[in-house]
Amino acid sequence: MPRCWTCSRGIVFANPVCEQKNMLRIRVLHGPNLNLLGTREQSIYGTLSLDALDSAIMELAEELDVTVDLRQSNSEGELVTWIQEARTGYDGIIINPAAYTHTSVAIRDAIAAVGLPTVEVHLSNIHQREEFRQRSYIAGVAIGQISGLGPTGYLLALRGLHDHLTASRHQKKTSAPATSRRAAKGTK
Ligand code: CA2
Repeated sequence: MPRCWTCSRGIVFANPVCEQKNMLRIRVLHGPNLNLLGTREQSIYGTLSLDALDSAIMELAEELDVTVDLRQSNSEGELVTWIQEARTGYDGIIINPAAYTHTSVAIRDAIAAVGLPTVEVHLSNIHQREEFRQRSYIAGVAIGQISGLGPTGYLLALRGLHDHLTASRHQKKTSAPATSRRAAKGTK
């Protein structure tokens, strides 16, 4: 089975087989300072590096037959651009907006504008932390939020989003009028 993932912090892998197979495509975005994972504040964010976290996500993506595109940025504008760009070519988004969770109307608006199913992930339990971290501008436009489960949260988000997208694909197919189903199959 070919690997079908890309990583903006490394080489980009494009595999035409993935497009032929019509695999689900999910963009995974890490917000500011998450590039420091595993180097400090280990009691809050754990010991795993961002590269190790990305590898675990890619491993599960392969198992689920999903294409993932993983990116990290310290810039709000860059995250907004990547969310906007996901409108073409992606089926869903997983995002840990990090500190922008609590401040960014721009990221919230971008997610609402593209209309892609989005899961919000936090390593720490933001609801048990300082008051300013307990408010998320993103939660209201996400299909769900996973908070406090460490790196496992990303893996659960990937499984959850995969199931959500698979179910909506199936629903679209079965709710299409019989004539268009026949047309799609090429039968009369
Ligand atoms: O718990 C999370 O995943 C957060 O999104 C992490 C953000 C924080 O601002 C949110 O309130 C909750 C901070 C990410 C910074 O990550 C670091 C990792 C290692 C060392 C320093 C920062």
